[in-house]
Amino acid sequence: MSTIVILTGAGISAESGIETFRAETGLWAQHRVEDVATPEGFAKDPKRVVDFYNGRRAQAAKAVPNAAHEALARLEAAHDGEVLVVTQNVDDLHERGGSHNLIHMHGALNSALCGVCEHRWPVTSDMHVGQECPACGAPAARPDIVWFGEMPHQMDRIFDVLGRADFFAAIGTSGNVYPAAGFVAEATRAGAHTVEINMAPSAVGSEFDAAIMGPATQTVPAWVDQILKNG
Ligand code: BV8
Repeated sequence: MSTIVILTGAGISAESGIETFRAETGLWAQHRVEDVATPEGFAKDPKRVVDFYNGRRAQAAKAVPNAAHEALARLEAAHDGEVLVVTQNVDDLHERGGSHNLIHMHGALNSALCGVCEHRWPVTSDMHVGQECPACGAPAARPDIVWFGEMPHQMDRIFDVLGRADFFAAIGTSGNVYPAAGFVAEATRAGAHTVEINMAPSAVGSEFDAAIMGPATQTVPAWVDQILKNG
């Protein structure tokens, strides 16, 4: 029974109409990372940050899962061993595509976090600055997003599964952000076969055993078929 770990990034949601970060017209071309994806940026101008995530939450709500999200859900349902999807994405397209064994290591748009008591609660509409926490009442709600300099979620569990992975795939991520970009090295140390599925080699592309280039809606279903056929 083989264990498969799959890391996904913005590229898996690109064909669902959700913009990526580092393309020429991507999010980081429109906004400075320091202003919208750091605790300092939130402290300096909370409205700019809340508006940034309100816009992305609304965009994600209009998007639908694509064939790549659905193929990963099919793999989880059909594979006899563990299939864990670790996503850097904050949209909910993996859940809506049918994945269950899923970790949002960089947080989620449809969740709010209290900056005082750390209570989390679902949000699907716009947030506002000074929004009250339903648990402690403090006007300290913030997007439940892991910003630069903050610790990604469930790292112990991720490294535990990576330590016993037989296969590791990175799909649609540019390999610029750590610790996610270091997962291929962890999987290699565990003796896993590693494959990068992307439109072009990532910043850590040379660390993979294999590469499959092309749009995720074509490459991921084909890769899943091959994995399920080989058993
Ligand atoms: C931490 C918020 C420690 C959510 C994000 C120097 C060296 C190494 C590391 C560091 C360093 N200096 C600082 C660091 C740490 C820093 C970091 O890595 N910085 C980088 C930039 C150098 N990392 C952190 O701060 C992390 N935390 O290290 O904490 C710590 C220790 C103790 C105690 C406390 C803390 C936190 C990182 C999380 C930051 N949050 N975003 C959001 O707003 O969405 S990161 C942001 O980038 C997103 O989460 C995104 O997921 C992530 C990665 O981007 P990608 O998903 O890869 O997207 P990108 O656009 O870049 O690429 C898209 C890819 O898709 C491309 O390859 C493209 O070819 C491909 N593609 C496009 N279309 C398709 C496609 N592929 C297939 N099909 C298609 N159709």
